[in-house]
Amino acid sequence: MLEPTDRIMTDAMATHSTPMKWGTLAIVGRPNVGKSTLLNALIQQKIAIVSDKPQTTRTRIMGVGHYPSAQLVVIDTPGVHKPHHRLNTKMVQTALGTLEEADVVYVMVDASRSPGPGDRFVIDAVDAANRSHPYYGVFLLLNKVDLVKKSTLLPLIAEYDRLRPWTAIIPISAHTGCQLDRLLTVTLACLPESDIVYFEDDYVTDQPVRQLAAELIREQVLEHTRDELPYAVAVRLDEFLEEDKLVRIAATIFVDKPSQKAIVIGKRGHRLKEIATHARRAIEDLLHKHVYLKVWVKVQAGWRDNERILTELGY
Ligand SMILES: Nc1nc2c(ncn2[C@@H]2O[C@H](COP(=O)(O)OP(=O)(O)OP(=O)(O)O)[C@@H](O)[C@H]2O)c(=O)[nH]1
Ligand SMILES: [Mg+2]
Repeated sequence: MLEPTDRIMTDAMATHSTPMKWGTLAIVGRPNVGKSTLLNALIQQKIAIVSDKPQTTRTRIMGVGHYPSAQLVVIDTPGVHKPHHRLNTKMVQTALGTLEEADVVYVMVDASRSPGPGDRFVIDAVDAANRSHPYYGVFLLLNKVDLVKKSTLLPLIAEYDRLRPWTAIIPISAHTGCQLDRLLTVTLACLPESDIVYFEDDYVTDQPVRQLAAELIREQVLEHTRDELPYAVAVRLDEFLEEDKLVRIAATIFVDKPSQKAIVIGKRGHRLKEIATHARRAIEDLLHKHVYLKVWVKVQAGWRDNERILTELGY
Protein backbone atom coordinates (compact mmCIF):
# COMPACT_ATOMS: atom_id res chain seq x y z
CA MET A 1 0.00 0.00 0.00
CA LEU A 2 1.31 3.45 -0.83
CA GLU A 3 1.39 5.95 1.99
CA PRO A 4 -0.24 9.34 1.47
CA THR A 5 2.87 11.20 2.41
CA ASP A 6 4.99 13.33 0.17
CA ARG A 7 7.72 10.72 -0.13
CA ILE A 8 6.40 7.23 -0.16
CA MET A 9 9.09 5.77 2.02
CA THR A 10 12.44 6.96 3.20
CA ASP A 11 15.28 5.17 1.52
CA ALA A 12 17.69 3.33 3.70
CA MET A 13 20.54 0.96 3.35
CA ALA A 14 20.28 -2.36 5.09
CA THR A 15 22.81 -5.11 5.44
CA HIS A 16 21.61 -8.66 4.89
CA SER A 17 22.94 -11.76 6.59
CA THR A 18 22.54 -13.71 3.35
CA PRO A 19 23.82 -11.98 0.21
CA MET A 20 21.12 -10.77 -2.14
CA LYS A 21 21.21 -10.13 -5.85
CA TRP A 22 21.07 -6.38 -6.37
CA GLY A 23 21.15 -4.14 -9.42
CA THR A 24 19.62 -1.44 -11.56
CA LEU A 25 17.65 -2.29 -14.67
CA ALA A 26 16.75 0.22 -17.41
CA ILE A 27 13.87 -0.42 -19.81
CA VAL A 28 14.33 1.45 -23.09
CA GLY A 29 12.65 1.39 -26.48
CA ARG A 30 10.44 3.29 -28.89
CA PRO A 31 7.18 4.80 -27.61
CA ASN A 32 4.17 2.59 -26.94
CA VAL A 33 5.98 -0.76 -26.94
CA GLY A 34 4.91 -1.54 -23.35
CA LYS A 35 7.77 -0.36 -21.11
CA SER A 36 5.60 1.13 -18.39
CA THR A 37 3.31 -1.90 -18.42
CA LEU A 38 6.39 -4.05 -17.74
CA LEU A 39 7.64 -1.79 -14.93
CA ASN A 40 4.28 -2.07 -13.17
CA ALA A 41 4.25 -5.85 -13.69
CA LEU A 42 7.79 -6.32 -12.37
CA ILE A 43 7.22 -4.38 -9.19
CA GLN A 44 3.60 -5.53 -8.89
CA GLN A 45 2.24 -2.05 -8.32
CA LYS A 46 0.99 0.63 -10.62
CA ILE A 47 3.43 3.50 -10.40
CA ALA A 48 3.63 4.40 -14.10
CA ILE A 49 0.66 5.45 -16.19
CA VAL A 50 -0.07 3.46 -19.32
CA SER A 51 -1.98 4.39 -22.45
CA ASP A 52 -2.41 3.34 -26.04
CA LYS A 53 -1.08 6.76 -27.15
CA PRO A 54 2.67 7.06 -27.88
CA GLN A 55 4.88 9.28 -25.65
CA THR A 56 2.88 8.63 -22.51
CA THR A 57 5.89 8.49 -20.16
CA ARG A 58 7.71 11.81 -19.96
CA THR A 59 10.14 11.28 -17.09
CA ARG A 60 12.37 8.63 -15.60
CA ILE A 61 10.21 6.45 -13.36
CA MET A 62 11.96 4.40 -10.72
CA GLY A 63 10.40 1.45 -8.93
CA VAL A 64 11.88 -1.20 -6.65
CA GLY A 65 11.07 -4.86 -7.15
CA HIS A 66 11.41 -6.97 -4.01
CA TYR A 67 11.99 -10.70 -4.56
CA PRO A 68 12.88 -13.52 -2.14
CA SER A 69 16.64 -13.26 -2.70
CA ALA A 70 16.95 -10.12 -4.77
CA GLN A 71 16.14 -6.46 -5.02
CA LEU A 72 15.90 -4.88 -8.44
CA VAL A 73 15.72 -1.17 -9.12
CA VAL A 74 13.66 -0.87 -12.30
CA ILE A 75 13.80 2.33 -14.33
CA ASP A 76 11.12 3.02 -16.90
CA THR A 77 11.99 5.64 -19.49
CA PRO A 78 10.22 7.82 -22.06
CA GLY A 79 9.96 6.23 -25.50
CA VAL A 80 12.81 7.29 -27.80
CA HIS A 81 11.49 9.33 -30.74
CA LYS A 82 12.37 12.24 -33.03
CA PRO A 83 11.84 15.35 -30.87
CA HIS A 84 9.92 18.34 -32.21
CA HIS A 85 9.64 20.30 -28.97
CA ARG A 86 11.91 21.09 -26.05
CA LEU A 87 9.80 18.72 -23.92
CA ASN A 88 10.51 15.87 -26.33
CA THR A 89 14.22 16.63 -26.46
CA LYS A 90 14.27 16.37 -22.68
CA MET A 91 12.32 13.11 -22.80
CA VAL A 92 14.80 11.51 -25.19
CA GLN A 93 17.78 12.84 -23.18
CA THR A 94 16.22 11.35 -20.04
CA ALA A 95 15.78 7.97 -21.69
CA LEU A 96 19.32 7.84 -23.05
CA GLY A 97 20.79 9.24 -19.82
CA THR A 98 19.31 6.30 -17.91
CA LEU A 99 21.65 4.01 -19.82
CA GLU A 100 24.53 5.50 -17.82
CA GLU A 101 23.21 4.30 -14.47
CA ALA A 102 22.02 0.81 -15.42
CA ASP A 103 23.63 -2.57 -14.67
CA VAL A 104 21.26 -4.44 -16.97
CA VAL A 105 19.28 -3.16 -19.95
CA TYR A 106 16.06 -4.31 -21.56
CA VAL A 107 15.57 -3.11 -25.11
CA MET A 108 11.86 -3.53 -25.68
CA VAL A 109 10.28 -3.81 -29.11
CA ASP A 110 6.88 -4.64 -30.51
CA ALA A 111 6.71 -8.31 -31.54
CA SER A 112 4.44 -7.48 -34.45
CA ARG A 113 7.04 -5.35 -36.29
CA SER A 114 10.42 -5.82 -37.91
CA PRO A 115 13.20 -3.62 -36.50
CA GLY A 116 12.76 -0.07 -37.81
CA PRO A 117 15.12 2.95 -37.73
CA GLY A 118 13.81 3.92 -34.27
CA ASP A 119 14.63 0.49 -32.82
CA ARG A 120 18.08 0.57 -34.45
CA PHE A 121 18.74 4.03 -32.98
CA VAL A 122 17.96 2.70 -29.49
CA ILE A 123 20.15 -0.37 -30.03
CA ASP A 124 23.07 1.82 -31.23
CA ALA A 125 22.72 3.99 -28.12
CA VAL A 126 22.78 0.89 -25.89
CA ASP A 127 25.85 -0.41 -27.73
CA ALA A 128 27.67 2.89 -27.27
CA ALA A 129 26.86 2.96 -23.54
CA ASN A 130 27.85 -0.69 -23.22
CA ARG A 131 31.28 0.08 -24.70
CA SER A 132 31.98 2.79 -22.12
CA HIS A 133 30.62 0.78 -19.20
CA PRO A 134 29.84 -2.87 -19.96
CA TYR A 135 26.49 -4.13 -18.71
CA TYR A 136 25.95 -7.42 -16.90
CA GLY A 137 23.30 -8.18 -19.49
CA VAL A 138 21.48 -6.68 -22.47
CA PHE A 139 18.16 -8.36 -23.26
CA LEU A 140 15.91 -7.91 -26.24
CA LEU A 141 12.26 -8.20 -25.26
CA LEU A 142 9.74 -8.91 -27.98
CA ASN A 143 6.64 -7.62 -26.24
CA LYS A 144 2.93 -8.10 -26.98
CA VAL A 145 3.37 -11.74 -28.07
CA ASP A 146 -0.26 -12.26 -27.11
CA LEU A 147 -1.14 -10.33 -30.28
CA VAL A 148 1.01 -12.24 -32.81
CA LYS A 149 1.07 -15.70 -34.37
CA LYS A 150 3.83 -17.92 -32.95
CA SER A 151 5.05 -18.68 -36.49
CA THR A 152 6.06 -15.02 -36.98
CA LEU A 153 8.33 -15.00 -33.94
CA LEU A 154 11.19 -17.20 -35.18
CA PRO A 155 12.01 -15.07 -38.25
CA LEU A 156 11.75 -11.92 -36.11
CA ILE A 157 14.10 -13.37 -33.49
CA ALA A 158 16.57 -14.22 -36.28
CA GLU A 159 16.33 -10.65 -37.60
CA TYR A 160 17.09 -9.11 -34.19
CA ASP A 161 19.77 -11.68 -33.50
CA ARG A 162 21.78 -10.36 -36.44
CA LEU A 163 21.84 -6.82 -35.03
CA ARG A 164 24.03 -7.44 -31.97
CA PRO A 165 25.02 -10.18 -29.51
CA TRP A 166 22.18 -10.18 -26.97
CA THR A 167 22.40 -11.86 -23.57
CA ALA A 168 19.04 -13.34 -24.57
CA ILE A 169 16.07 -12.55 -26.79
CA ILE A 170 12.87 -13.17 -24.87
CA PRO A 171 9.32 -13.00 -26.22
CA ILE A 172 7.02 -11.74 -23.46
CA SER A 173 3.66 -10.23 -22.79
CA ALA A 174 3.93 -7.49 -20.19
CA HIS A 175 0.15 -7.30 -20.31
CA THR A 176 -0.70 -10.97 -19.64
CA GLY A 177 2.46 -11.74 -17.66
CA CYS A 178 3.54 -14.44 -20.12
CA GLN A 179 7.24 -15.33 -19.67
CA LEU A 180 7.85 -12.69 -16.99
CA ASP A 181 8.97 -15.31 -14.45
CA ARG A 182 11.59 -16.56 -16.86
CA LEU A 183 12.64 -13.02 -17.68
CA LEU A 184 13.16 -12.24 -14.02
CA THR A 185 15.11 -15.45 -13.43
CA VAL A 186 17.59 -14.81 -16.26
CA THR A 187 17.91 -11.16 -15.30
CA LEU A 188 18.72 -11.88 -11.66
CA ALA A 189 21.16 -14.59 -12.76
CA CYS A 190 23.26 -11.87 -14.45
CA LEU A 191 23.55 -9.70 -11.35
CA PRO A 192 26.24 -9.96 -8.69
CA GLU A 193 25.42 -10.68 -5.07
CA SER A 194 25.59 -7.84 -2.61
CA ASP A 195 25.80 -7.68 1.18
CA ILE A 196 23.99 -4.40 1.04
CA VAL A 197 20.51 -3.80 -0.31
CA TYR A 198 19.70 -0.17 -0.72
CA PHE A 199 15.98 0.03 -0.02
CA GLU A 200 13.72 -1.11 2.80
CA ASP A 201 11.27 -3.92 2.07
CA ASP A 202 8.32 -1.58 1.64
CA TYR A 203 10.03 1.06 -0.48
CA VAL A 204 8.25 1.30 -3.83
CA THR A 205 9.24 4.42 -5.75
CA ASP A 206 10.96 7.78 -5.44
CA GLN A 207 8.00 9.55 -7.04
CA PRO A 208 6.18 11.89 -4.66
CA VAL A 209 2.48 11.10 -4.20
CA ARG A 210 1.56 14.48 -5.73
CA GLN A 211 3.33 13.51 -8.91
CA LEU A 212 1.55 10.14 -9.00
CA ALA A 213 -1.77 11.95 -8.56
CA ALA A 214 -1.01 14.40 -11.39
CA GLU A 215 -0.04 11.48 -13.61
CA LEU A 216 -3.29 9.65 -12.85
CA ILE A 217 -5.19 12.75 -13.98
CA ARG A 218 -3.11 12.93 -17.18
CA GLU A 219 -3.75 9.22 -17.77
CA GLN A 220 -7.49 9.92 -17.83
CA VAL A 221 -7.03 12.83 -20.23
CA LEU A 222 -5.11 10.46 -22.54
CA GLU A 223 -7.84 7.85 -22.16
CA HIS A 224 -10.56 10.30 -23.17
CA THR A 225 -8.84 12.17 -26.02
CA ARG A 226 -7.05 11.33 -29.25
CA ASP A 227 -5.10 12.64 -32.26
CA GLU A 228 -2.72 15.45 -31.33
CA LEU A 229 -4.37 16.27 -28.00
CA PRO A 230 -2.57 13.73 -25.76
CA TYR A 231 0.77 15.24 -26.79
CA ALA A 232 -0.42 18.76 -25.94
CA VAL A 233 -1.61 18.01 -22.40
CA ALA A 234 0.15 18.45 -19.09
CA VAL A 235 -1.18 18.39 -15.54
CA ARG A 236 -0.03 20.61 -12.69
CA LEU A 237 -1.09 19.90 -9.13
CA ASP A 238 -2.01 23.20 -7.48
CA GLU A 239 -3.20 21.97 -4.11
CA PHE A 240 -2.82 18.74 -2.14
CA LEU A 241 -4.31 19.06 1.33
CA GLU A 242 -4.54 16.01 3.55
CA GLU A 243 -7.31 16.03 6.11
CA ASP A 244 -8.39 13.25 8.45
CA LYS A 245 -10.48 11.22 6.04
CA LEU A 246 -10.18 13.31 2.91
CA VAL A 247 -7.56 14.63 0.53
CA ARG A 248 -8.40 17.87 -1.28
CA ILE A 249 -6.70 18.14 -4.62
CA ALA A 250 -6.82 20.97 -7.15
CA ALA A 251 -5.17 20.56 -10.52
CA THR A 252 -4.79 22.42 -13.79
CA ILE A 253 -4.81 20.65 -17.13
CA PHE A 254 -2.68 22.63 -19.58
CA VAL A 255 -3.39 22.48 -23.28
CA ASP A 256 -1.76 24.28 -26.19
CA LYS A 257 -4.75 25.81 -28.02
CA PRO A 258 -8.29 27.06 -27.26
CA SER A 259 -9.78 24.37 -29.55
CA GLN A 260 -8.08 21.72 -27.37
CA LYS A 261 -9.56 23.27 -24.24
CA ALA A 262 -13.03 22.94 -25.77
CA ILE A 263 -12.37 19.26 -26.54
CA VAL A 264 -11.12 18.44 -23.04
CA ILE A 265 -14.14 20.14 -21.49
CA GLY A 266 -16.57 18.57 -23.97
CA LYS A 267 -20.24 19.33 -24.52
CA ARG A 268 -21.70 20.87 -21.36
CA GLY A 269 -18.54 19.79 -19.53
CA HIS A 270 -19.26 16.09 -19.96
CA ARG A 271 -15.76 15.01 -20.95
CA LEU A 272 -14.04 16.91 -18.16
CA LYS A 273 -16.50 15.42 -15.70
CA GLU A 274 -15.69 11.90 -16.94
CA ILE A 275 -11.96 12.59 -16.74
CA ALA A 276 -12.23 13.98 -13.21
CA THR A 277 -14.47 11.15 -11.96
CA HIS A 278 -12.15 8.42 -13.23
CA ALA A 279 -9.06 10.26 -12.02
CA ARG A 280 -10.59 10.76 -8.57
CA ARG A 281 -11.32 7.03 -8.27
CA ALA A 282 -7.78 6.14 -9.35
CA ILE A 283 -6.29 8.56 -6.80
CA GLU A 284 -8.58 7.16 -4.09
CA ASP A 285 -7.28 3.66 -4.90
CA LEU A 286 -3.74 4.97 -4.56
CA LEU A 287 -4.24 6.86 -1.31
CA HIS A 288 -6.93 4.69 0.32
CA LYS A 289 -8.72 7.89 1.29
CA HIS A 290 -11.64 9.87 -0.09
CA VAL A 291 -10.54 12.49 -2.56
CA TYR A 292 -12.16 15.79 -3.41
CA LEU A 293 -10.80 16.74 -6.82
CA LYS A 294 -11.19 20.08 -8.60
CA VAL A 295 -9.83 20.36 -12.12
CA TRP A 296 -9.42 23.40 -14.37
CA VAL A 297 -8.36 23.52 -18.00
CA LYS A 298 -6.02 26.31 -19.07
CA VAL A 299 -4.61 27.24 -22.46
CA GLN A 300 -0.87 27.81 -22.26
CA ALA A 301 0.27 28.26 -25.83
CA GLY A 302 3.72 26.84 -26.52
CA TRP A 303 4.18 25.28 -23.07
CA ARG A 304 6.15 22.38 -24.59
CA ASP A 305 8.89 24.83 -25.57
CA ASN A 306 8.74 27.05 -22.51
CA GLU A 307 11.60 26.19 -20.15
CA ARG A 308 10.01 27.89 -17.15
CA ILE A 309 6.77 25.93 -17.49
CA LEU A 310 8.58 22.68 -18.22
CA THR A 311 10.55 23.10 -15.00
CA GLU A 312 7.39 23.97 -13.09
CA LEU A 313 5.81 20.77 -14.41
CA GLY A 314 8.81 18.71 -13.34
CA TYR A 315 10.03 17.92 -16.87
N1 LIG B 1 -1.78 -6.77 -26.06
C1 LIG B 1 -0.81 -6.25 -25.35
N2 LIG B 1 -0.81 -4.93 -25.11
C2 LIG B 1 0.20 -4.43 -24.36
C3 LIG B 1 1.24 -5.24 -23.84
N3 LIG B 1 2.07 -4.43 -23.15
C4 LIG B 1 1.58 -3.19 -23.24
N4 LIG B 1 0.46 -3.17 -23.97
C5 LIG B 1 -0.37 -2.02 -24.34
O1 LIG B 1 0.40 -1.17 -25.15
C6 LIG B 1 0.07 0.20 -24.91
C7 LIG B 1 1.32 0.97 -24.55
O2 LIG B 1 1.79 0.51 -23.28
P1 LIG B 1 2.76 1.39 -22.37
O3 LIG B 1 3.20 0.52 -21.26
O4 LIG B 1 2.13 2.69 -22.05
O5 LIG B 1 3.94 1.61 -23.40
P2 LIG B 1 5.29 2.46 -23.20
O6 LIG B 1 6.37 1.76 -23.94
O7 LIG B 1 5.52 2.75 -21.77
O8 LIG B 1 4.90 3.79 -23.98
P3 LIG B 1 5.56 5.27 -23.84
O9 LIG B 1 5.49 5.67 -22.40
O10 LIG B 1 4.68 6.09 -24.71
O11 LIG B 1 6.95 5.18 -24.36
C8 LIG B 1 -0.99 0.19 -23.82
O12 LIG B 1 -2.26 0.25 -24.42
C9 LIG B 1 -0.77 -1.16 -23.14
O13 LIG B 1 -1.94 -1.67 -22.52
C10 LIG B 1 1.21 -6.64 -24.12
O14 LIG B 1 2.05 -7.43 -23.72
N5 LIG B 1 0.16 -7.08 -24.88
MG1 LIG C 1 5.60 4.50 -20.75
